[in-house]
Amino acid sequence: MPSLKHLPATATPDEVLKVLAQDAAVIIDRLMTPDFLNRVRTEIMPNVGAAPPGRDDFTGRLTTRTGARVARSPACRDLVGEPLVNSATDAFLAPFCDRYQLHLTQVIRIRPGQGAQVLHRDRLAWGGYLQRSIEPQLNMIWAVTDFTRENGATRVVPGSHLWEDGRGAHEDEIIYAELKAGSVIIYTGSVIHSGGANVSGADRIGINITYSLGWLRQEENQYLSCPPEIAATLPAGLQRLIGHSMGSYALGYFSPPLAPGIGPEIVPPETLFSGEVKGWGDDLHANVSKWGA
Ligand SMILES: O=C(O)CCC(=O)C(=O)O
Ligand SMILES: [Fe+2]
Repeated sequence: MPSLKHLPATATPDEVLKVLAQDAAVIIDRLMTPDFLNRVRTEIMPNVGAAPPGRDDFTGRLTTRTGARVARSPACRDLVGEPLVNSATDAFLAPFCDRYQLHLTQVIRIRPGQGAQVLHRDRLAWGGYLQRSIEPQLNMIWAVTDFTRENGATRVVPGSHLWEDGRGAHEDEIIYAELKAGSVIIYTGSVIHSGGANVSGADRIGINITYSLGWLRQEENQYLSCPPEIAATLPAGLQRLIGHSMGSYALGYFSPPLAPGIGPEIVPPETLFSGEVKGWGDDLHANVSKWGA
C-alpha cells in the first residue's frame, strides 16, 4: 500500500532527497512555527479574499489563486527563502542547471463544493518538450489551514515520477496529503498529483511556491509580478532567486542605458540594483539560498 512519508522540521536536505528519489513527494511536519504561520495568514488573507475564481476546470471554478507573493508579502518572502527547502531544491536541481530560480508563488484556496482537479504532472507547463531524464522543478505547498481528505488535501501518486507516459493512476494508488497547518508537502515536477475535492464547509488554503532550472521560462512572470522598484528593496539573494541573475554563463544579461561614451555595454542583471559590474555568471554555483551573501 503506497503512502507519503513524513519528516520532522529538523530533517536534513539529504533525508529529503532520499525520500524524493523513491516517492517524488515528502511531507515536512510543522516547518513553519505558529508565529510565522500567523504572520503569513495575516498578510495573505486580504489578497485572498479579493481574488476571483478560476476560469476553467483546471484552475478550478470554486478555487482562487493569488500570485505575486514576493511583491505583496514580506512573510511569503521568508517562505520563499526558507533554508531547508532551498538547500533541498539546490541539491535536487543541481544536476540539471547552474542555478535554480523562483518559478511560481501562489496562494491556492479550494472552496467548499470544488471538485477534484484532474491528475497531472506540473512539468507539463513546458509542454512535452523536456526529456524525462531532466527534473525541471521542485514544488512546495505550505498548508495555511489543515489539509484533510474532506477539504481538498493535495492528491499525490508516490513513485509515479518513474512511470512511463500514458500510465494512469488507480484510485488505490492516490494518497491524500493530510497536513497540519504550518506543514509543507514537497513534490517534484514529475509526480502525478492534483488538488482534491472540497466536500467540507470551509476553505482549504495552501501556498504553492515552486522553483525551477535557471535556464527555463518561469511559470509566473517574476519581472512583472515583482516590478523593479520593489525588487530593488529586496535582499540580494532574493533578487537573484526571482531572476535578477545569470541563469548560466550567457543567459540573462542586459544592456543598460549608457552615459555618453562610458559604461559597460552589456552586464548581468543584478547590476541594475547593486551598480557593481562583475563578470557574467561570476557567482554561478553559489548557493542562492544564502540571503544577503
Ligand atoms: O492545490 C493543490 O493541492 C494542488 C494544485 C495543483 O496541483 C495545481 O494547480 O497545479
Ligand atoms: Fe499541479
